[in-house]
Amino acid sequence: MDQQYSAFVAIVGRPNAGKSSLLNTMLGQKVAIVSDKPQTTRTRIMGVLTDGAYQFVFIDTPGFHKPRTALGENMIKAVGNGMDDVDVCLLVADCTREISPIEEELMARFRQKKLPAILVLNKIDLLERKEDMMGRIARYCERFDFAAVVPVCAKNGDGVEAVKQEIMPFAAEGVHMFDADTLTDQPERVLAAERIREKLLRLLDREIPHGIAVVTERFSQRPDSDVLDIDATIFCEKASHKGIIIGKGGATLKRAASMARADLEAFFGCRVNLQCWVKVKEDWRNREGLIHTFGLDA
Ligand SMILES: Nc1nc2c(ncn2[C@@H]2O[C@H](COP(=O)(O)OP(=O)(O)OP(=O)(O)O)[C@@H](O)[C@H]2O)c(=O)[nH]1
Ligand SMILES: [Mg+2]
Repeated sequence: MDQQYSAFVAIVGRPNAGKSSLLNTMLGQKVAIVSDKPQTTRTRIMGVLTDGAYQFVFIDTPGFHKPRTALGENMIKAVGNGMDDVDVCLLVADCTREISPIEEELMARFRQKKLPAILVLNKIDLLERKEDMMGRIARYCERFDFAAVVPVCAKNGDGVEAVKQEIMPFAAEGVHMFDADTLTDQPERVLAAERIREKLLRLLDREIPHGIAVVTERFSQRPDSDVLDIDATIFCEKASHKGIIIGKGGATLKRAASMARADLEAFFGCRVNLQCWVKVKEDWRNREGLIHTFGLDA
């Protein structure tokens, strides 16, 4: 057998920097949901890309922040765990924004863990003046000795191939850990629940989407037909939130479910019958038992 190489790569950065977008673009498939709300990703998400002799195992992580809930603490733990035993980290930063204490803290961790890192400056499509980015790159490089700096647009794929090229030197010789067709460690039930949560993140505002957890209760293919039955429960923190999620005459929930159904049908390649219920679990983000039940503990 020809020599094989594997690289384990953690994707870290501040909330909303575009980490999950980068992962999806690398893989050519959506395994991590994306939204314009910070703290979209709540757990570690593995995505595997096998390209000839090379296998890249990416670990997407929640955006690094100061936690205010038990869920937040689990998310921060997930970032730390995600950086354990990797060959290299990608620090994904928004190229239109200055270095913040969040990036400083992550660079301190690279130093502490003696981890090499590549700076991925994302959202170059939003950059008005290239000069601004050049100054920023210099300031980053004064603080940490990055192995490479790659400007990208995770949204349209510009520069993403170059990120792969920069990771390659960190790959170790050894047999691939996963089959070439492995995409992610996320079970289908979780992928389905997350896509539903994504639509709610897009449709709802303020605190409400942050207090939502979605659990797939049923995921079953009908025998002798191409219909997939998915039942999901949407948990929220307050009765008042439940009313807003459902909306006038059920309009908001209907809209979210219909957006999710279209997405699920495209992803699973079959017809989907989706049923969603909304339930209240007071203050669940501070209840470890519920965090565990929802699969959100680190
Ligand atoms: N204009 C532009 N927007 C982008 C780009 N990459 C990501 N975005 C947007 O940035 C927002 C955040 O993207 P995510 O991929 O969810 O960011 P994240 O870093 O995973 O966020 P968390 O999971 O909350 O930590 C979304 O609205 C994306 O569509 C880009 O290259 N250009
Ligand atoms: Mg994310």
